[in-house]
Amino acid sequence: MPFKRVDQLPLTEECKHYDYVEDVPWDLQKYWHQAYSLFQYYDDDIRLTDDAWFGVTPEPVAVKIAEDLGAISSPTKTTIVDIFAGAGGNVIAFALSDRWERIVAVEKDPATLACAQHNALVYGVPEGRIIWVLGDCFDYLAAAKEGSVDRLEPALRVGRKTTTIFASPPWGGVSYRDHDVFDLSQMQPYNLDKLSRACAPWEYALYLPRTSDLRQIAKLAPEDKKIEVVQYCMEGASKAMVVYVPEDETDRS
Ligand code: MGP
Repeated sequence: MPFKRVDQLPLTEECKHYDYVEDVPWDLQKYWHQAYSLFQYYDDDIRLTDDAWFGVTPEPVAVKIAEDLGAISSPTKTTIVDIFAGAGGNVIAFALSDRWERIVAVEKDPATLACAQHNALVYGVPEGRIIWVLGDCFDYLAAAKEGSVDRLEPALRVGRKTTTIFASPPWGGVSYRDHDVFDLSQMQPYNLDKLSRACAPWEYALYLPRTSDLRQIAKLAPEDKKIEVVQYCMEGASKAMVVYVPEDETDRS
């Protein structure tokens, strides 16, 4: 199976902590200067792979999303699955929110996953609180959806009535900023269609570029239901939007 539950993975040399700007690759320096906005406990040995810096959700935004998702999500949802866990920004906030009985975090890069596990410990999330899955989230969701749940160990079974999916996917770099309205059908490597097909019919939330095309997003609403779109700002400027999509109860798949 192309995904598996893992315990604490060892940190590797890709799991870096930069103390001095001279050591930071030039294209990451802007993010390094904002390190305390990303993780207030950055100095307590927060680790990131070089690729992870671009996509980290700043901590105040992650905390607010955890609060909002906890409130918007119906009370029957007791499991959350973060399918692009990255270095852990969002999943740590979900774990600290105390809203969820079970938290599953999926990440396909082992070094990035090791960073997330380490960062969760830095933030005081007890070992074992988050169920970590190393592998491709699309394979995992497909297996969870197939109904052949007996192929999955019980901890990884995520029923539709009880589960919310959160996805903060890669956006294909920062070129989204070149467009007034970002065409989500062109998002790389996974476009909106691929993401929404993978996540529905579960209730799900997507973290997307702040300029994403709302006409495309509106089409995600299940029949007779509304979606919510929230812009998350810091210092008066939007960082990103989150789209909250309810469960599609008409889908019988
Ligand atoms: P940004 O556009 O790189 O920075 O990212 P900034 O400072 O807002 O832009 P500028 O116009 O002021 O220069 C804004 C936010 O988008 C970051 O804090 C991340 O949370 C998020 N983000 C950026 N990228 C490229 C990604 C991505 O690929 N995936 C995800 N999930 N989030 C991203």
